[in-house]
Amino acid sequence: MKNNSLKEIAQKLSEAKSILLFPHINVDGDALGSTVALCKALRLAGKEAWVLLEDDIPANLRFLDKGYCTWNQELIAEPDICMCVDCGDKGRFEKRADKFDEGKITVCVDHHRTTEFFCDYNYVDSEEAATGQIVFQLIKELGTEPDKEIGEAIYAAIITDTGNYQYSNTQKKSHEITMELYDWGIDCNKVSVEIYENTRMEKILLKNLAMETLKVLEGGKGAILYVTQEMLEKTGGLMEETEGFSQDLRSIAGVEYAAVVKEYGPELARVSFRAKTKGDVAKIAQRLGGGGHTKAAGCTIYAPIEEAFKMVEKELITGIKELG
Ligand SMILES: [Mn+2]
Repeated sequence: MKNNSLKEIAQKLSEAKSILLFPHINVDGDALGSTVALCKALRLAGKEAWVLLEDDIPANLRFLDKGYCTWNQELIAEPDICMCVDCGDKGRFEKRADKFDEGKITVCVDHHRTTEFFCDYNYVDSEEAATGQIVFQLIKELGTEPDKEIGEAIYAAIITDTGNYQYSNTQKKSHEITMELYDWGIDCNKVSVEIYENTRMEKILLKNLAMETLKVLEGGKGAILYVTQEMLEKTGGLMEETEGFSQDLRSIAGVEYAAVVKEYGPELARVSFRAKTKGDVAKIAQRLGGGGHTKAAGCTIYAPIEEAFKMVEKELITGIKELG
């Protein structure tokens, strides 16, 4: 299957009057930064545009939403375009999937390797470090004038998905786009302080508790931990604040594979996977019904947390053994 061009997608957006943007559940810096940037660009072009969410925005990303996000599915009836951004299957926006289908035209813009075309127009490039990079190019196709707020949203998308240009997905292009964003007037330090130096004490307490469950696998090549609802109650921490725990595990010397198993309900667990150098977590996540990138992936397991933990542990051990 061949991508549509960004020019074609920009053309469709230009023809539309109303556009609803769909980032994935557990919205992250890339998904929210990308959709907010695009939303503002579309509004500047005179469109009725909104970012439709189904869950809360993490506290450190709320600065991005200056009136772009809505949780009200009735806001636009039968939008001209429904567009999913930074996600590529309806399972990533389950509670909004029916609304998505209301779109007269559907569009998918994403950078996940496991994404298969399912919309009328698709642009999926897994080489791109962040969907924000694709959105930046799309916004330029739309003819949007340089704008500080849009620039900062794109910058937030890029730094969060590249781990501040440290992850293996980082490209020359990530830096080149950032260079251009400087000309858009972005305040890098302001964005960094909002995202990284804004941690709630409750999150630190939750991390402390979660780290106590750390289990080391295969002589230190794997690291896995879990987070329960009880831990959230005890500390006042939120599940969305476990974002980053998997990177913490991966940062341990010698660890190749890391996983965080999160209890969302009695029979519902979500897992974040990370790989360091040789590993491929998209493959491991796929075996458990999920997907994602080579170095960062996820899945949902419909089982009690103890059972989910065991399933993930088993797959990690298999993955480590495959590394040789
Ligand atoms: Mn992304």
